[in-house]
Amino acid sequence: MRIKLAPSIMCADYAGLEREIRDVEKVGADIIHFDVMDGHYVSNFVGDAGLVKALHGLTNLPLDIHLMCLEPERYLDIFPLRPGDGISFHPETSRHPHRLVESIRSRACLAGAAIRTDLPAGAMEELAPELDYFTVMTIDAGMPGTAFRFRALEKIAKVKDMAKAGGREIFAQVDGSVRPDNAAEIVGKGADVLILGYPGCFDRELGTVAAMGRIRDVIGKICRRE
Ligand code: S6P
Ligand code: MG
Repeated sequence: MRIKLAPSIMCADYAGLEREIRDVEKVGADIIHFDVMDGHYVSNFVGDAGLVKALHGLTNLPLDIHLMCLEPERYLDIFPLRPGDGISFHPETSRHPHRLVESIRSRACLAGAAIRTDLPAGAMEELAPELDYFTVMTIDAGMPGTAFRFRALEKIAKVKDMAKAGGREIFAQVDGSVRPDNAAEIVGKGADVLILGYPGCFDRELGTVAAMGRIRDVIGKICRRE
């Protein structure tokens, strides 16, 4: 699988949302990462159904909806999902993670799980063989723009192996402070999708096209992108 790029829309300039979408499409975005923060599971508060609808109207790229919310089950009926979108949740927030995975699939969406920086890979052991993908967080959940935690990258291979032991190949996303100077190492650790926030894409000084272009160029030099 080639490396995919997923700009994280919460870091975009909402006042120029259409321009931001056109720019990331131009540079080669594969997925739009959409964070949902409920102000409880994480302290921050972002993401609503109206914005999902607007994004579906602006682009054909799939959305990856990252639920950082208690009771993630509730959100499947709140958001207007499109077949091919991904939904990921943090397993410790759900009463019935396996059932939630099935509900996501019944909507023709990809089912993912995300793992915080403070939880070990083992927390994914039972769920991994049921998933389409997982997201390793490399910053503290809910806190874009904070320090990158390299140790978290060790979880990529571990969770992929857990899925494989259960007979399934799943892809790995890395979420949090992906930058030109760490992107090669992240890919070397087995990431398939890079989620790009402020430094990796929506850098206000450099501009979106130039910032995301830097990551695309790093990836293009080392491997599987083109
Ligand atoms: C953080 C959230 C992330 C961020 C993304 C960008 O809780 O899940 O998706 O939006 O990582 O952040 P950064 O650190 O790269 O600017
Ligand atoms: Mg996220």
